[in-house]
Amino acid sequence: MPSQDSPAAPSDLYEALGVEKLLQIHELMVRARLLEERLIKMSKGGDGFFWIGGPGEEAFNVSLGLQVKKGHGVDHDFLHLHYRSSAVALALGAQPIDSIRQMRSVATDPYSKGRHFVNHYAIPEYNIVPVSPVIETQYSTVIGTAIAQARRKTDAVSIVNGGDAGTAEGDFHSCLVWANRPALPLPVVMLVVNNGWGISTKGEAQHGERLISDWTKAFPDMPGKTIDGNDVAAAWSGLAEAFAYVRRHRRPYLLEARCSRLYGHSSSSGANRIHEADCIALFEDDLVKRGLAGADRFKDVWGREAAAIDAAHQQVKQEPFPQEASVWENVFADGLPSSYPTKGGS
Ligand SMILES: Cc1ncc(C[n+]2csc(CCOP(=O)(O)OP(=O)(O)O)c2C)c(N)n1
Repeated sequence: MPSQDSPAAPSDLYEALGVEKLLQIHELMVRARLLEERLIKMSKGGDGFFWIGGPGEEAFNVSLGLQVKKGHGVDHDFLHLHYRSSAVALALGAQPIDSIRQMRSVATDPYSKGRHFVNHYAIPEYNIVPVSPVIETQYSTVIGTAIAQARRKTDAVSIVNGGDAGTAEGDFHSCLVWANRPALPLPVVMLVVNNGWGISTKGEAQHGERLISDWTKAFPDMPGKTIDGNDVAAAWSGLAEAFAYVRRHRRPYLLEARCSRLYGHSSSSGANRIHEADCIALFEDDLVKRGLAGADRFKDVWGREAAAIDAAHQQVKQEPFPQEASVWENVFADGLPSSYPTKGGS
């Protein structure tokens, strides 16, 4: 019988999840991949300015999104994500059309009204705090929501996710220190997706530590683990263990997931397909081998999801860009000071 902190080992996880859940995971992974591929196409076709996103992280990110205690406020999980977390948002219920809106910088973009990079979400109803393009600041903001949750009787946790290169930043270490303070340990699910790269710098040459999860060795009460994030079973069970531990013990857990980066860093590096393990192909092979799904089902899902993304893109092309004057909205809490220089002003 699995313990409360290890709900199911990878080998029996497919059985524990059941076919319906496995097919839901597959569908969300396909949706996320097709969305990212559309966003890349938009950036290359001049229908957007810059792309950065998460193709290759779908196994891990969908497994994450589906295990969140979803909702608004301190009694629900908070998510401090980064720019590769599109599949987490989709698994929570975000709509692909909204990412397409942010990509095209139209006024209907609900995350930033057309004023931020693509994949920089802000979704209050799911406790997704604004994503920052400045890497690693999310490991500082997570401390705040976790303190609020630590002071309250709740099983809700604060989740933070970022990349491997970013762990060299001080924010990552501040998070470790704050989460492990004996005076008030924090319910933080600390995640790091390790794709082996920081833009074009290879991780191997930069990390003196053997594993990123080894940073927990300084904190005897903090578990740390490294898993294969390209594998649905390993990703799901690794996350399930981390969530169960933090919800129950109200203490932090560090999980490092090794994932592929299937289109390189961003549009700035070309965003061309790279030959690394593809978590969707691996998952489909697994489902076929186990007799849980076949080629017809996959064809149907890929076709349906592609058509939906196509329709969403066509719709967004009809939507308006923001008005020039709105650039000053939501910049200062009390609006623009009268002394501020504006176009045509003093
Ligand atoms: C504080 C800060 N320094 C540098 C950058 C430029 N930058 C953007 S992404 C990136 C690489 C981050 O690599 P990693 O943390 O491994 O995440 P990945 O992009 O690989 O998911 C860097 C250095 C930045 N955005 N913010």
